[in-house]
Amino acid sequence: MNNYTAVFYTILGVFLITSSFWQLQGQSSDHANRAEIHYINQVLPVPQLEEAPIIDGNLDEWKSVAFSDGRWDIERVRHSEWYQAKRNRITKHREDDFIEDDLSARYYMAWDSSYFYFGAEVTDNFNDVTEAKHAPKRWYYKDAIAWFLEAPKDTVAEKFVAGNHAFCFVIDTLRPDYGAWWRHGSDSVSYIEEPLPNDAVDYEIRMSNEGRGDFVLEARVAIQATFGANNPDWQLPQAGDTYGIMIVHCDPDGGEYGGHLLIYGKNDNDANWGTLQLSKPQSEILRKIK
Ligand SMILES: [Ca+2]
Ligand SMILES: [Ca+2]
Ligand SMILES: [Ca+2]
Ligand SMILES: [Ca+2]
Repeated sequence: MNNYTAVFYTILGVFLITSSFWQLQGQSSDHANRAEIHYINQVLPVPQLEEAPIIDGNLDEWKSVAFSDGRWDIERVRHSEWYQAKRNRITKHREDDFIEDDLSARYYMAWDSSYFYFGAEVTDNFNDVTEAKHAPKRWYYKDAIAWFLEAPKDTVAEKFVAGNHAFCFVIDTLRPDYGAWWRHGSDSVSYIEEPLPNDAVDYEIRMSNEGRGDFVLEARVAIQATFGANNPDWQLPQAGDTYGIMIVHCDPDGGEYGGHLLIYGKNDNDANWGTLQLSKPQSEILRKIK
């Protein structure tokens, strides 16, 4: 090896070591602040209900036998596999705004032969359901919770074609026409945007603290009129069926496209949604009586 060759290999070596160092630095800065939990691969068991709930804004009669995996907030979402900082955020109004005061919720899901049931018990500092560029389909610019479902789940990556449904509830106690919204698709048209038909939905919102945005949402959606519409693959639900699932919880509170927690999924592409499985009725958590 002559001197020029030795110098060449020395420079090449330094370059390779330096570039792999920066690559590692880049990777670690992406992931430095969070440990990933591979939750999206879990299958969420959603129980059948033996007694139909009364849709009145109180979840007490069914929440203990529904699916819930506890309280979600942005810190918990940050440690999930699907977290993206640009899409998951909440609005900071003042220096003394605390994350724990802003947005957190328990979500509930269950089913029976006629309905899918949705519930949420939410802590929120403000209720914000107005916006300058209002259009009926813009639930995602208002306080709202949307359950995205693919029924049944398949292995094809799709965005709101037949089988994909978003049931979106704007947290507006005036119950405008767009308050219960349905984004879905058919074999020929994707992203059909329309209010949920009145005979396909019942929902109640109960604001639970004067002057704040805290609320309880209780809803049921008729499955034949929604999942069963425009979908040749649809069959009445039975234990063991798997559906795609994502929850989109919007909390703009004055910020442009403001707050947004995505839970069990990343975006409109159903290949990036989690999986739930319809299960048989579930018993309550056994608690020791003191
Ligand atoms: Ca109830
Ligand atoms: Ca908030
Ligand atoms: Ca809010
Ligand atoms: Ca699909």
